[in-house]
Amino acid sequence: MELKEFLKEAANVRPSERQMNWYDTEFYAFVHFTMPTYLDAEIGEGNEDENLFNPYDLNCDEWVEAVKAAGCKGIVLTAKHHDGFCLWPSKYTEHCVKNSKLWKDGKGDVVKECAEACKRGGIKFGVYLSPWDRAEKSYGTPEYNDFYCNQLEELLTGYGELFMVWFDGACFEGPDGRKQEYDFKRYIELIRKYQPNAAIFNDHGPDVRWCGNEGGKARRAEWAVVPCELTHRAVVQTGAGPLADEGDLSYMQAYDGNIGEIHNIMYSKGLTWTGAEIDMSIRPGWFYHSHQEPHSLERLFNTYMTSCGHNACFNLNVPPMPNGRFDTRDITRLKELGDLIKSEFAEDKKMPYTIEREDLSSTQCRFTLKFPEWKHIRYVVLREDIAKYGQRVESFQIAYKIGDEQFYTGFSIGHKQICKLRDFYLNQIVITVTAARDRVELGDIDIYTCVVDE
Ligand code: FUL
Repeated sequence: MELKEFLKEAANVRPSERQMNWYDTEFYAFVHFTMPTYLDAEIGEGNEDENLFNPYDLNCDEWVEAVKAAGCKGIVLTAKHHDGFCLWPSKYTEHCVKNSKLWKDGKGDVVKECAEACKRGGIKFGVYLSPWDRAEKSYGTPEYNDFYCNQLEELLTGYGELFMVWFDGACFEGPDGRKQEYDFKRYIELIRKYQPNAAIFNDHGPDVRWCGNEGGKARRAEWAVVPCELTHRAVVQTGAGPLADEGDLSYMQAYDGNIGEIHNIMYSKGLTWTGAEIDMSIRPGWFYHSHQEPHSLERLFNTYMTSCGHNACFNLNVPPMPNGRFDTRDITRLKELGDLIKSEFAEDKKMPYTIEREDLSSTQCRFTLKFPEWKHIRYVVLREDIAKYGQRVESFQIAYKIGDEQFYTGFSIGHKQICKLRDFYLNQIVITVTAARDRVELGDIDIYTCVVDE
């Protein structure tokens, strides 16, 4: 296919309704809580005594309130991590809460308590179910997939609506060095059957893909329209790129480079919509360690900016303590983060403007936004109307006026791009889209000043 035609198709790849729901959730919390919490470790071996698990002071309403204070709109709970211990009373294993007799006499169910607390608190609920299971004897054989599907079905049918099912990509050896072939096709079908609205996360999708690091960093241009070679079972929405027969994208590292940019997608056999999630823990570890401190407010806010503000969603992990409560240091930091986000993007900091659009070509245009008065401007928030038109903008610049040197250069917009200016004193700005794959179709633009009264 000719490049021009291919780019036109690329420009019209669109997210599903399920993916749009996920974008609306935008910022949510991971909760890593299970055996490693009691071992002061990052991973369990699968042979732990179930009685070790005793969250005697569990308070999921506190989790919900704490993450809501940060602005999170959902929780994804580690229903089962690599140690195989299940936080719900699974029929299919003994390595689960039903044998944690010190906690509620073996009648406890963390998944239920968390799901119900989310519902009460008005946020969404999702589950992480590790395919790698160090406790299950069938791991490494085809029967393991039956076992995994049985557990998945318990979660899909027993806990109300799930907004997300999170598959960890980790796949290590089981007993006798056996390696498991995960039957993702079957897992995905099962999820679609029982929870058609749940977004499925895996390293390569189908609905949501990993950004490729756990440090909270999106790419310079974090495209949601990416080569099918780098995604898994996502719907291919275009024909092959102009160089599809010349190269092989499999040589490329899925996590490196700017996987959605033209010089990569030209080699693709077809493109999919698979947006990125940025996952990071509030502390250095995924699990709780009393000696660790939460990251600084600056670090977390910056990660919010480079995820939610960079065409991705943010999954921020908060690890409960062995008693089942959040550490007050984390609760405080979450509240500080939420307060900062609220205050930086407060309604009364929004700058009114008039806007004029001028098309420079079929794929380039200029917007002039005029303010009623001079103000210090901190953020320009851009959006594309992705549900209707897909992701199109490849580069843009923001300057004071036409012909001025730009003070901001961006390489994609997508769902939301937060451009941080350095509090420049301005009475207008000019946004020039210098390259796009089709006619530019922006959504709402928001401009924020840095202080309400100057
Ligand atoms: C990784 C796991 O190995 C970590 O323990 C954690 O769950 C993280 C979110 O994903 O693959």
